[in-house]
Amino acid sequence: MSVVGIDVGFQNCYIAVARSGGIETIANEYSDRCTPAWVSLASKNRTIGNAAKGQIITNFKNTVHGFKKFHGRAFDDPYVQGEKPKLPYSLHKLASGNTGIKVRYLDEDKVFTIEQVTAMLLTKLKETSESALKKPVVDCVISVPSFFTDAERRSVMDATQIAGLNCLRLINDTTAVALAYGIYKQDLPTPEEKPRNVVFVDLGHSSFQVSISAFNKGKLKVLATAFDPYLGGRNFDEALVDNFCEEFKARYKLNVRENPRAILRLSQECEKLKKLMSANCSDLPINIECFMNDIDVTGKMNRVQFEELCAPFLMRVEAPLKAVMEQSKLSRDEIYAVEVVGGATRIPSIKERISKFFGKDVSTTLNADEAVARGCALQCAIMSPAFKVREFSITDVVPFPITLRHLLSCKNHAAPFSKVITFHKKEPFDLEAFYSLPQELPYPDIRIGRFSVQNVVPQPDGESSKVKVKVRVNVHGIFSVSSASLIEKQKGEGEDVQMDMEPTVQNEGRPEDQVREIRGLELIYLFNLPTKERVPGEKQDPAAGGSKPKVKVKSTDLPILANIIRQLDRGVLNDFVEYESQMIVQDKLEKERNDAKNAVEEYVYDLRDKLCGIYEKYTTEEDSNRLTMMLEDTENWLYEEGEDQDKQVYVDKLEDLKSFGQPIQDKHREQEDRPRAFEEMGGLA
Ligand code: ATP
Ligand code: K
Ligand code: MG
Repeated sequence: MSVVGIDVGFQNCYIAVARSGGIETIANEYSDRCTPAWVSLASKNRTIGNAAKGQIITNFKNTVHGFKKFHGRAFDDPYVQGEKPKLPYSLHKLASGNTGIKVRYLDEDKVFTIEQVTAMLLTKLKETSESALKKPVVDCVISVPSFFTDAERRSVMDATQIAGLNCLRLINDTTAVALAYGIYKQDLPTPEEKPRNVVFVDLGHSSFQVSISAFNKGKLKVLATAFDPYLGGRNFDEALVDNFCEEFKARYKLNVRENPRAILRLSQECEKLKKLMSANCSDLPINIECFMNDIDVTGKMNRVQFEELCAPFLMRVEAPLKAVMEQSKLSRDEIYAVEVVGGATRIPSIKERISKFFGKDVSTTLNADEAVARGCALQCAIMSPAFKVREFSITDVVPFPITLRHLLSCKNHAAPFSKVITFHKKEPFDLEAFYSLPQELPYPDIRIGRFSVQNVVPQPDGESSKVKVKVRVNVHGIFSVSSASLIEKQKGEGEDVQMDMEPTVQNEGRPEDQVREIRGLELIYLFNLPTKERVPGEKQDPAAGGSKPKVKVKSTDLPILANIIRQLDRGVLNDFVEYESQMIVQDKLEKERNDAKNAVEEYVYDLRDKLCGIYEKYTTEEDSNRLTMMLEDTENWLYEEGEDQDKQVYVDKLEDLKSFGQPIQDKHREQEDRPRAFEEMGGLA
């Protein structure tokens, strides 16, 4: 199996792989370790990553970027509506209500779902890892922001499936960083000692995440996580763009906002300027030639002005730091280190603010760009049987409490649950899961999904049947009602006197319902369980106590119909898997066609050079002239009707040229080889 970790950033993606030497961040075909999260659709193919970013000015309407946060989002979502006017491409409301992306592809208007677009990006990242590892890549670990909700995580998982990847785990960005930090540390406290508490800060292009992890030898436990999901480097770019739009309007009478191409160019220049200001305090210029209406524009800014301009964003740095400390209940002197990653932490005043808050210098021991991908690869290696990795267990948190509502018999009553909930039912029933604290959720919809437990029938004596329902949050942080079974009393067995109509919870020896441990040490899930609010008269399930003698029962699995909020239809998902492979084939064919065309062009140039050079004495002047004419015709043809032909046309053309060129080349080779052969024989003698 492959061991690959992928950091799919809002702007930048990184891949790390495990090889015999350890974890390594790999470069793409441009020798770039960063692959931009850009996808460009065109009339013959798609370009993805660096090449797509290169299309932004020429093909801006069909060049898609900044789409990471459309996962699981309704088109009418305020975030989506807020982004819409800023994008050079069009968004589209899908029949499901989800956000689609409208582009022209293969000379047709097409709407792609966000899962498909991310899958395109993943296809590229998959290919990059495959060419580095020289084998097929399927298994991988992918990072997501810690604040991603169920709908967003499911949507990312669907994208991985469309791209033909098997994502072993969706890991939270800051948890991946914590793993990359901790796994190599030799001096961590023993399990009996007080843990080492480290703060991890990731300020990327689109979001700000903070977490605190407690480390002991061989393990890390995430204590708390906090975030500002809408604070990132892009806010600083946008502030600069706004500033220069106004300035250029006043100085040059240009209405930049009306020209998407100009806005795109200005954004690129502003980002460059922002980065330069991180290293430099003095006035720095911004110059764009032929910006709009053939006018060259110029402006300048220094760091002090920049900080003033961005004060509203800089002010937002503190709140998540405060929140994470409050949740962890640690004091500042219990913090061993503050590790910062993410491109935007390079802004000096961001670092200053973090360091001032914690009263200590921030550490930059981790690679700010690659730590997330490295952590993902480490997690993948841990999960892979093919690699021997130091034992290291991770306990993560899901920051948002979930409630499971028992719709039929206790409408609007939040039922307590943990691993197994027992219901007494005569007929099928629905369970609804939702996030409990809307004010804490960076997502407008608190619903997770509705789970229908089917095929429930009364007992032969007409009494209610006991139905055991298992709920879980899986390794990706995704909630589900994973199984249900109907427990049938066997004839002649002891009477089950349990008649209460309210659900009961099996606690598995835990004193409280609040914290559930699911899948070993992988994930601790916080449920807000109003245990004290049980309806009067409710009794505990005797099975939970474990003290009563076992009653012989027959258990039948019940089907569960899940209706998940914003989830892609499963049939449609399969179609997308198929369509993605078709697009991959299309891209491959287009590449082969282009390669065939380039081969003709190269041959023309090469042969022409050689005809007046090294081949001169192996051909008659007449032949040479005729061939030169032919080459010129071919060159012209390539720019005219030969511009856009099928692959075979180019292959034939090349063959045709070679039938004239090859004999000359052969004669030349023969002459060249002759003295060499002679020398070799001479050497032997
Ligand atoms: P996210 O984590 O939000 O999904 P991402 O992972 O793509 O986004 P990063 O690659 O961590 O984001 O960071 C990119 C951001 O960092 C961009 O806004 C970029 O301009 C900014 N950045 C990079 N280098 C510097 C620098 N030297 N000074 C200021 N900002 C920088
Ligand atoms: K990144
Ligand atoms: Mg990131």
